Amino acid sequence: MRWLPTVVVLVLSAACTGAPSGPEQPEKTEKPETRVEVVGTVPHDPEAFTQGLELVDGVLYEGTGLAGRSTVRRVDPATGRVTRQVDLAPELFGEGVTVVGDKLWQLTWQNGVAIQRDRETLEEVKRVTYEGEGWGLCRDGDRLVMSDGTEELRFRDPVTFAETGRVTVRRNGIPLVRINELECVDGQVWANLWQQDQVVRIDPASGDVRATVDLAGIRPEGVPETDVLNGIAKVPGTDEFLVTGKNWPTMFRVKITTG
Ligand SMILES: [Ca+2]
Repeated sequence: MRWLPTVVVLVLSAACTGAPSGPEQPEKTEKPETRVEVVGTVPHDPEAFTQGLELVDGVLYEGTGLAGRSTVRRVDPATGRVTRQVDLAPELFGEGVTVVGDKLWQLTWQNGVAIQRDRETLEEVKRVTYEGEGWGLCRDGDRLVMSDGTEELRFRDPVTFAETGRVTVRRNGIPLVRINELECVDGQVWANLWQQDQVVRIDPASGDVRATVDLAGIRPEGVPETDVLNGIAKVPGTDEFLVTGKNWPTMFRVKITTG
């Protein structure tokens, strides 16, 4: 894959995470500094209200939202070109996606429905129902991890979608809400925070946030504040991620060092 040679280095301190100060502050569980290096850019459909992003076997899977505009897509990660797209029924508001074998799960926001699709054709195979909202989704080994806008992550069976457990996410001991798009990487859960332009790295065993990465510096010029950073996909075989935002014209290939 070819990437533009843009290199921007942003060194960011955990001091900008909004963590509380004062004598009552619990012992910090985060590393003090993260480093973000933009190593390339890829065009992104500015009509894509990104809710899910995952790169598997050279295919970038993207789920988009909004009632009447939701889609699921296969995208060329090198060019950003959409190679296949299936539109959702207009009453459905699409959310996170993740690949499981030859299938793909797609959440919906407030419809209470998860759609299982054929990974190749993206056509619907079956659907299941769940309680609450659907936000982000990723596969962590033999389980799914799902966010719903609250401080909890739910674990689900990758075949039946049945809940198998849950954990409360805390940063510096304080419950952390609005956990959005997810990416499971080597037993850790990376997550966008809604309206924060941040991603955090969560230990799913304890729920503790181990690192906060501020990505406000990559927001493209002219993108309104309401079009938030959302969409994080690990690039397999590298230590890099593709990240983008809702209706952003660009995806960024970034190297994140959290110590
Ligand atoms: Ca993802």
